[in-house]
Amino acid sequence: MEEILRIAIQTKGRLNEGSVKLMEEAGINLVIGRRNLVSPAMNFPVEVLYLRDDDIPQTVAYGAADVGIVGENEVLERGEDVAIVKRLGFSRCRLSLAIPQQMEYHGKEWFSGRKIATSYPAILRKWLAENGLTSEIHVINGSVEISPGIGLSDAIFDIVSSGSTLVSNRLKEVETVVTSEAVLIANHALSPARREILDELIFRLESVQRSEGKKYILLNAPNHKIGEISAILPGMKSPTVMPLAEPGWSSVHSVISEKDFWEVIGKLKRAGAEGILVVPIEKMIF
Ligand code: PRT
Ligand code: ZN
Repeated sequence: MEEILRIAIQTKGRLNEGSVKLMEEAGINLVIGRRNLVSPAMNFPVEVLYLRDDDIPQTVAYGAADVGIVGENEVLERGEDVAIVKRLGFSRCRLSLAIPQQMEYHGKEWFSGRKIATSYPAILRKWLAENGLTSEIHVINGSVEISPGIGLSDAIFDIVSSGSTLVSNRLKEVETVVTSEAVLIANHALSPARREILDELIFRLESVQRSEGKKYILLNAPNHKIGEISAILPGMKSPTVMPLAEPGWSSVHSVISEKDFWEVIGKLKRAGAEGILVVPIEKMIF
């Protein structure tokens, strides 16, 4: 029987869209429409298992799924024995301590003897222990941010992204404990055949990630300017240079980063480049 890699992703919520997009970018076409619990892929030996994010680390640790896409915060909190095989760069956030805005804050001692509401007791307990603090942890699931306002706690320990939830609840972030992003986790005991499918998946994801923020650039230049122009282009290797039909002229191709795009274009124009064409890159395979 052919081996299939089972991937657990979030059914709905903040991680779902990024997870589905990642599968698509890796060329994995899921049979969607109906959100079945398990959905096979049409063209790659994987199947997707839809779960609540809270259940993903354990499902992977126990082997009911081979790999999973979940927030690093959830992996840390659950403490399940799984391997983080790839950081995925989306759903970035941090887990922070926040206190009422009007309170003065001079350091971590503030939390000593205070009551902190959170959905992440394990991570908080560890941080308190590392800092030699004794606080009371009040575990609540959902709407943690309202608890100081209704007198349920003195502070909160929760996920922060833009910070606007804190502001609208008159809270201020005073300590960042961990940062998080979506990660690909795997069971420790994958069969060699499944490990091979996972390696192919990682290879594909890396090809997509590598191309992010990169553009392909083509330009025309007089032959005597090619040395100068090549020095401006920080491509992967030296640029490709091809003769044009017009004598004395060549076409130069390379890859540039979006971030230094305008600076590079300015330099190229000054160096005599003409007919500059910039096109998006979908994937980069090495
Ligand atoms: O139903 P299920 O259990 O699967 O989902 P869930 O409701 O438990 O999780 P979900 O979908 O809300 O979040 C999934 C994961 O997304 C989290 O575990 C994080 O890894 C990541 N993530 C990224 C976030 C945020 N950003 C985020 N901003 N998770 C939650 N928030 C919430 C936060 O709890 C707070 O209420 O958004 C609010 C803060 O946002 P800002 O922008 O106002 O600071
Ligand atoms: Zn959840």
